Amino acid sequence: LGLNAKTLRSQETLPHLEKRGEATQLIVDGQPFIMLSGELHNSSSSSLAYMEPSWPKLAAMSLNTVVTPISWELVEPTEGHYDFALIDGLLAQARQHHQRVVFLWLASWKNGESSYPPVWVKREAHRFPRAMRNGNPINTLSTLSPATLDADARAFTAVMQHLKEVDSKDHTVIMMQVENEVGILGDTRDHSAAANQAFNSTVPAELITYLKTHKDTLDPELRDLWVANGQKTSGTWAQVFGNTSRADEIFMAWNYARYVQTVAAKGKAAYPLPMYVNAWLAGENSTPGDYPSGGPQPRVIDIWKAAGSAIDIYAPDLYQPNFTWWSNRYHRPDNPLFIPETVGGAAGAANVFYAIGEHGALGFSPFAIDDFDEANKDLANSYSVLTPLLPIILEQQPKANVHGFLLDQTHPSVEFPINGYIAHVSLDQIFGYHSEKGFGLIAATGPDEFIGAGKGFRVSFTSRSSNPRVGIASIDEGKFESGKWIPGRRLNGDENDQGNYWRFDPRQIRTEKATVYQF
Ligand code: N0T
Repeated sequence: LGLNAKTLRSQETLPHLEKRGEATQLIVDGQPFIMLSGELHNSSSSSLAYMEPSWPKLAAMSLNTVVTPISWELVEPTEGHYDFALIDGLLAQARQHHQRVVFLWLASWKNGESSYPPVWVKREAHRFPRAMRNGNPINTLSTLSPATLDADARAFTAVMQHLKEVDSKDHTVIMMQVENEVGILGDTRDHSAAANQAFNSTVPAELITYLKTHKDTLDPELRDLWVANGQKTSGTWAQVFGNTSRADEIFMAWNYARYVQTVAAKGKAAYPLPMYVNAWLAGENSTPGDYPSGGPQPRVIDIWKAAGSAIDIYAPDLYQPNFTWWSNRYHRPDNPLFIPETVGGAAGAANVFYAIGEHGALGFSPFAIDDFDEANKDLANSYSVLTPLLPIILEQQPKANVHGFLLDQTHPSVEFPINGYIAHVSLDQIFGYHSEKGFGLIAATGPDEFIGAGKGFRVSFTSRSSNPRVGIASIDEGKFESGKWIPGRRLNGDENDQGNYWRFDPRQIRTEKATVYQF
């Protein structure tokens, strides 16, 4: 209705998320896509001249996507007057270097504070009110101002409208982050008069309805809290969620979510790219306010979802040490994993195999990628190994035929079903080469055939029934060139422990193909 065939066609080919079998994939130009990415420092992309020498270096690190800020202050330096020259310049540079782009809309909030609104917003505190702490305004805009929401949403919509005009054919921009690490810092919630009044009012019916209808799939921490407080269906925030800072956090989550969902929805109405919100994660034993209170921690993702559906992904900025635990918390049937910020270096070089292999991560993006430091040679090496494997991974993900793992002394082994077999993966322990750490991924590529990549582990297979036994037919080291497998050495003898294990040398990341037989 009102959509002609041509508009429909171009909308179908816009970057979007699609459920394909067991996987949710990001579709770019009609094909599934995985972002091997990195995030620039906050201020790098404010200058095209500064960026110029970085692009070839980013491409040389085997990135296919760059995650980079754009800001409200530079897009709308005076009210109602938009400037898209920087955005256009970044798009031109990215295209020249064959990079896709994820734009970060740094606007009302960044890292819990409000340093990115234009100065005409910052100086008019009566019109665009601040959150309050101990009776004083803080450096954070309040979520409860319709005027601020309107102004932010108007600018974001103008950006999306512009992207539609300049990029709906090329699809250089494949996703948008809305705001950055929102939440109140240094306090559990906004204590402005408007916030106090809302906090002491009844919890909105839409939120209660969501809790009731999604009870079985709610994040367990949220469900337990609600149930422990008597599973109330009406009352103030403190009555329904208890008289602790947890209620304050849920209240802030709802208010940030309503605001950010509205900004995203208005932007999508102009140009519907996938959109996500990122979270500064709560460290162990921290309380709301130590980290931005109200941001999409796992325990309040459902609050965000209850407030709207314009946000497609809730994404962890994963600097915390327990990478697998946090990945599991964010990867839900209704939330694909995307890691917009994390550590690079040797840790990132290993984690990317796990995130993509085990969780079908849509993308992986270490922060400060434009340091171009020595440590990120490891990351670049992982990306160069993964790049030719992406088509295979993407093809096998819908069939749940891909697994990834991180092994160390406390988690030295893992096993999983894969295409009719059980794979037993453990740290490699052959003479001389005992590995302390191992990581990799395995994809089933045929009935008795597997491709693996990584280092420092070994694999054996059993049948899913107790008989028959499974033997290794062949192991080949190799690589893919233009989608074609080019075998290198045939690995046998010591290299596959006399036919007992599919081995991945602890010293270097390798790609290998294994075939098995049953007897
Ligand atoms: C990130 C970055 C940038 C284990 C900080 C991370 C980026 C923002 N914030 O380097 O400022 O724009 O999103 C917060 C990490 C919290 C501490 C984790 C301790």
